[in-house]
Amino acid sequence: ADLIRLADYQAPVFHVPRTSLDVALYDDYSRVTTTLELERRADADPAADYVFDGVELALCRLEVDGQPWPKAQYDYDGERLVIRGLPERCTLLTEVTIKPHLNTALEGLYMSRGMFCTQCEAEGFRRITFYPDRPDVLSRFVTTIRADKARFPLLLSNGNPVARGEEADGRHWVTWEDPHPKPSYLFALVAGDLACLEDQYQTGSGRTVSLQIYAEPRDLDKLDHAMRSLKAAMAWDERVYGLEYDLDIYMIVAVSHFNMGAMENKGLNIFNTACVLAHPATTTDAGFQRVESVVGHEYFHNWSGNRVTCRDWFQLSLKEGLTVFRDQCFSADMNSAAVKRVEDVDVLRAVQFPEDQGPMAHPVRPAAYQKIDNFYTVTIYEKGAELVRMQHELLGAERFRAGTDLYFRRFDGQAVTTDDFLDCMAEASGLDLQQFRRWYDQAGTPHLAVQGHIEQGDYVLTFRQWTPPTPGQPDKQPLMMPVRLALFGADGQRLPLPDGSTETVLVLTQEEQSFRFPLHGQKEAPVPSLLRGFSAPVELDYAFTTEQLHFLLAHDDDGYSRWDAAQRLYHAAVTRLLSVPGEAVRAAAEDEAAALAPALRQVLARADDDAAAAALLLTLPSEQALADRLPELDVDGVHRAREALRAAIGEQLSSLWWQAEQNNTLAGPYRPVAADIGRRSLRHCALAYLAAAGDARLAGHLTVLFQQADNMTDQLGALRLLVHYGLPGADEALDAFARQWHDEALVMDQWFTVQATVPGETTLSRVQALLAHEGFDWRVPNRVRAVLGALANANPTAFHAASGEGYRLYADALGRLDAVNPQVAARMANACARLPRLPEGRRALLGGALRGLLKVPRSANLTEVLERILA
Ligand code: HT7
Ligand code: ZN
Repeated sequence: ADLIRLADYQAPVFHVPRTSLDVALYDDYSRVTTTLELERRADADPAADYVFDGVELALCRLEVDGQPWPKAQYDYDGERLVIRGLPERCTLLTEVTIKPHLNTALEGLYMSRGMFCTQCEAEGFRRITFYPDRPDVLSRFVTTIRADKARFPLLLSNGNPVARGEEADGRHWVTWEDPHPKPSYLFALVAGDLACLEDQYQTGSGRTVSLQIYAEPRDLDKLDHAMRSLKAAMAWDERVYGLEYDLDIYMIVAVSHFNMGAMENKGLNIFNTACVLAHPATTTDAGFQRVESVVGHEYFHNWSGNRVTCRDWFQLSLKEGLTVFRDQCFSADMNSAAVKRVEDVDVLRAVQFPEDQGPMAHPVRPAAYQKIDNFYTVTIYEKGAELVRMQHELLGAERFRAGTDLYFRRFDGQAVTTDDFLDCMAEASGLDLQQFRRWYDQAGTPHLAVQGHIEQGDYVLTFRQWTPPTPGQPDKQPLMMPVRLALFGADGQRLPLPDGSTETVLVLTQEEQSFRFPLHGQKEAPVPSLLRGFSAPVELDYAFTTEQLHFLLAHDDDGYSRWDAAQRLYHAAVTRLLSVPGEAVRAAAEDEAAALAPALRQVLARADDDAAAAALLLTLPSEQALADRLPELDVDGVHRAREALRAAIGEQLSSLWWQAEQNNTLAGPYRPVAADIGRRSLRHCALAYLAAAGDARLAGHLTVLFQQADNMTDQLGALRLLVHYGLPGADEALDAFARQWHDEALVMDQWFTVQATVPGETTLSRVQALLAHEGFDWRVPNRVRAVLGALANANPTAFHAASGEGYRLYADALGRLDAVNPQVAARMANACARLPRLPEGRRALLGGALRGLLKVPRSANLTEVLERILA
């Protein structure tokens, strides 16, 4: 596929003030008749042809101002329709047929369990009709949907229903009108027989909005949490950003077949069932939190994305980075801010940092792409959110809000750029953010090396920053970064700083910079608490001593800093164990555990204050995260060392783990509230240590927990430990689980994942069996991710098996999936991006498997990802 470059951006040749769609849905095809009012832009080249995107459309009719347009005056090559000689203003009518029932790529109009639905971002609309399918063409849409009334009683689109009627043959139609001009990627249509949970929301200005959440009738009892979350998000956006909802209806529809989490179509969000359905019996705590955050995210897009949208797809992070930042703050306010921050940083460091350090590295505002679908990445989303967070840190809450007020006011109804956003921040604050722009264009994780020493009675901190080269960007410039800092004295208290405070934000702009802090006669160097709240997305290199890390873990009042100190202690312990030969690992792990034990006991002793924070502090980094910090991925060594350390910690603190498990056993009905979620997570953390220790009482205990659980968090937690540690009762529990939940797709996804993540190479034959299971379906992305995504992302010892069997299995699966759903296949191929960090033998095996895949033609999506990994 051709490379599309930001530098080549050109404004559209024509406006489309009005778009009328007439979509007639039938069993084996749909007929789409589109009427576009076209107006050549005043500044456009008068000789330029009108070009419309349109992929795999069967063109039946093309008329201009009511007359057939001569065939010699247009060309269609299967992707683009070029019309020559159009008048400056005209009405274009096209009629096409499409095949939604054959659409397994889940882009454009497709079918999911008997209902019709759409996914248009980024370039799905061109699979429905001919259109200038680009985000900077905004139009008012009127949509009429026609379908069989008995099978599709519900016909939905964006905006408000304005007319309806009946036709011959038991068919009916509904017309929807959306008063807000929007780009085509925000168009949506749904036709089905769905149940609805309805509620209302009164906006700050007194308007009543009807809230409607649709799902299959069997799922009607799983919509309350989404509705609560939606109302909370609406109130939050009014309170925190002064932004109100702008239509009379807000609809969410749950669909089973969906490539991502959800989609913010104007007034008609379409959600993956996994991000909207929630019920204590079938949904884990993490699932409940995901629903809250995704419902918030899509709602917040109504302003950051829909009212103010992107000029082109290079600006994707304009809406995604800002909206992730907004949803992170919303979840932080709804739950525990400190815990939420650690969870977000954990994802960033575990997933985005590796992306930014590998062959898929790209800037938050990329300069070029082949398939935009491949750029819905953690860099665009999560690193993009960190850039917005840094602006918040640099400006402070008040000036940041002045900046967003200006942005939404100035650009309402427009398609703009990340530079426009930054200009508003600079203008509203008076800050010079020129250098900050580099963050958007420069890929890679910056390193920040810090050294401290005492000089003439002052404590001097020296910061040196650099960013390693990334593909296509060998040379990097210094960045503007906020470093939040406190200094701790030996008594565990924060020292006063020159500005009179005890916590400050240093703004770095140069490659090397020093800052002096008077110690007022104190002789000892303080312990620095650096990058508090993870104030910049960088790799911090500071040679903390073990004592300093224990000190910070005990005294630091910043949640992130304490967690980071614990992570550093665990990393160091596992790294030391890696060099211990086989038989001696157990004894060495006991020594490591003994050294960690006092700190862990202290965390457990204080766990009642914040159980969720305690669970995070007590959880070792994942195998992947540990391996990522080594010069080369040593998956087997890391697994052995980590398990040995977990076993030793489990044994040495055994009685405390049992105590934590008892203290955090909740009475009363399940509630998805932060305090209870925290206690359940601490309880399961304790159980996991006991499992690692091989505690003899555990299997029976877990079996009882599994059988008596009244919620999915407990039931699944017990099942996972039984199965992963091969405990007595594991097979029976798996069977019982499948019997109980065979009819609940989202729960069965978990059943597949539990089995695909059993550590060790033997799991590969199990995965083969899961792929052949009657419940496995290549057309359902959730199920594919549950097995293959879990294998590649959460089971390093199986995926990276020395035999190369994991790679072969995965490559075969990617090839098969690509024929069904290229977007999902390409996303899943990203799991192979650690290839350059593998030891030689494995690198050759994975490289061979991926090159083999490219021996036959593959989709442009998959090809782009594989070629970049193999480059
Ligand atoms: N803005 C939405 C993006 C999205 C998407 C992109 C490509 C292919 C399928 C997709 N489904 C949803 C999601 C969001 O960030 O809110
Ligand atoms: Zn989004």
